[in-house]
Amino acid sequence: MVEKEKQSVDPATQEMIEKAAQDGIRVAFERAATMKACPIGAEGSCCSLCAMGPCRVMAPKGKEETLDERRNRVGVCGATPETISARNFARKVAAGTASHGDHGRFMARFFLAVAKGELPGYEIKDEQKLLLLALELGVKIADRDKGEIAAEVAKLLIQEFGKQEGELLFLKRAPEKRQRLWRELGVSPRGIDLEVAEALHRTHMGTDQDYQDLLDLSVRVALADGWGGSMIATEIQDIVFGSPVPVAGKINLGVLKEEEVNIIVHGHEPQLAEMLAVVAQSPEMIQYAKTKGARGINLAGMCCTANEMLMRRGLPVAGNFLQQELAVVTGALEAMVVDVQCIMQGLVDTARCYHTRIVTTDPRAKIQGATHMPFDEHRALESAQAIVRLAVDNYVNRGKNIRIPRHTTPLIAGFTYESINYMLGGSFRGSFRPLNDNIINGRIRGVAGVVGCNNPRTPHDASNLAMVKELIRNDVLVLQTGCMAMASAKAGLMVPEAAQFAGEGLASVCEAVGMPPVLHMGACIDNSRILIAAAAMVNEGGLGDDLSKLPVAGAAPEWMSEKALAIGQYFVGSGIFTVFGVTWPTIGSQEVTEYLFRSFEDKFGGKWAFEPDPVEAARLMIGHIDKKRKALDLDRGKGRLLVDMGMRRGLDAA
Ligand code: NFS
Repeated sequence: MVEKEKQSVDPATQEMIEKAAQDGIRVAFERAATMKACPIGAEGSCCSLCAMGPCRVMAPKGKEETLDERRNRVGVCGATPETISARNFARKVAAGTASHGDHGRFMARFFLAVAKGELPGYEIKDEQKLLLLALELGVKIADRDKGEIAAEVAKLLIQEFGKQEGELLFLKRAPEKRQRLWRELGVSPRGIDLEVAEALHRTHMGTDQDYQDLLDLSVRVALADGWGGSMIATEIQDIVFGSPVPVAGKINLGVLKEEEVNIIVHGHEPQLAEMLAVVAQSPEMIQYAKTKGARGINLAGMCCTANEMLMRRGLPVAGNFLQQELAVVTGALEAMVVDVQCIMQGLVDTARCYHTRIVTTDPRAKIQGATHMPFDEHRALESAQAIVRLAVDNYVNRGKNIRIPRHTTPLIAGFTYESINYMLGGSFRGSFRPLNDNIINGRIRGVAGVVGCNNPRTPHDASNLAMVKELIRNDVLVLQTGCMAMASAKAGLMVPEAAQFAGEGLASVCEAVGMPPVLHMGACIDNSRILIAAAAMVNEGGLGDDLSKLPVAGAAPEWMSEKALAIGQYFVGSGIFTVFGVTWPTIGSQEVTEYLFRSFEDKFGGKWAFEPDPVEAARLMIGHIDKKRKALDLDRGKGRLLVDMGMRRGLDAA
């Protein structure tokens, strides 16, 4: 058994890892410790695309290879290690894009049904955002009613998935120069599904066998995620469920309540969770819970659904990806209600040892041994009521083996492009000017997006915290989404008081505005908000004419999913330097890795890096930010006094 301190830095998680061991339960931490990752697959050197293989094409370790040996190190079909590595990489990016795309497509169809008034219980909450989007897409507003406008917008967005030619509509949100570059390089995505399908075809045995071509193709696929599927999902969710504004919340397993019926919503798409929130608060249901001996009903979130519900409703967050099984281990969870993505099958096995019901609700994602209660959007209220009732009925089955960690941390979430605009520019005339000005005068050195998953191959939350602290200490404003946002929130970095951990310059801005140095921007699909914020920085002026000119960087220090690779690739393809931790999936091929880590910069203005040490990774990001500042001629002049010069010199020398 690995010591719990090496598995997580979060005390609530440590406590539950210990309880799991006492209860004889194996959770992901334990499974990762006992099953080593496959070294061939991990470096991208296994081709399992056809039945002539799987072929292994790893380079010999620790000895020089002769030319002949190198030539013979190919698959049965003759595929080179570069082709195999690039194909594997492109397929992962396509799978990530498909996942966000399917989410976006579901939202677009849902939006159309809401617009037509076909889904009782749902309505358009942010009419202003709808109208702005309609204007942007050229949909006539005049005196039409909002349902009619919404239906037309929804149809346009649905078409984005099946479009066969032209360009995705939201590419226009990128700076002109970036759009032109994408066009010149042939990576402007046409239709979201088309790009995914073409990538699967071209990576099929015997099709595209030029690794550079495959890697460029994976940029086009990824852009169909960031500026397509994810962006569409975010836009629609804001319109239907309301655009987030800064909101207070709390996080960690301590949000579970000993004397209430505890329900966790886990997954990604918010339509069911929204309805569960309504039902869980209804007097009738609370009354029903009381008849079972509970004091009330406590609904909390997990993973990206939690972020959606936190951003819009301030719903408490139970934890991030690696805490899902541990919520069951508390013994106090009546139901874990899941939909799609990032749901561990291990939940079902863990739940067998307690009373928790794992409820799958989406026809696309069933789990053997779970209770399947398909969520019907047309009868949303009834569906949600049935699920909550099941949880309430389960309260009486709770055993005696209950331990809820006492840990919770307060946080502020709800930062979007729009809310940052208002926060900085005032509510009458929103503006990114103050942000740009503070970057220009050096109080803010740059901006970093730190996003993505947890991964039990690296201590839970640890890399995120080390990286984020290093960044803010050096005056880099940090934007976060997904499970990494939660890691920072648990450690108390998402309250204004956390300005004490920031460098003098960043702290002075945080104090003036009353904002935390680390901003929670939502779920993983909301990384599209970071793209929009970056485009707004360019449009505001003074920081260059393209995204690649900005003093910004991205990172996913604890990534694990294919979606994270798609996200990283669309950041890179948008011109942003991006560092990943944990492991790197093309490390087996030097050529492929070189292409992504170096040649990409010449083409796209952005590139990848891999650095498992989070502080080193943060330094790479700061070094990149400083390089961009220098190119913008911001490395001298006003505001410099607020920046740690010793640190800067150290980096310049490195
Ligand atoms: Ni995104 Fe990773 Fe999953 Fe959300 Fe969490 S694991 S790529 S952050 S919940 S999608």
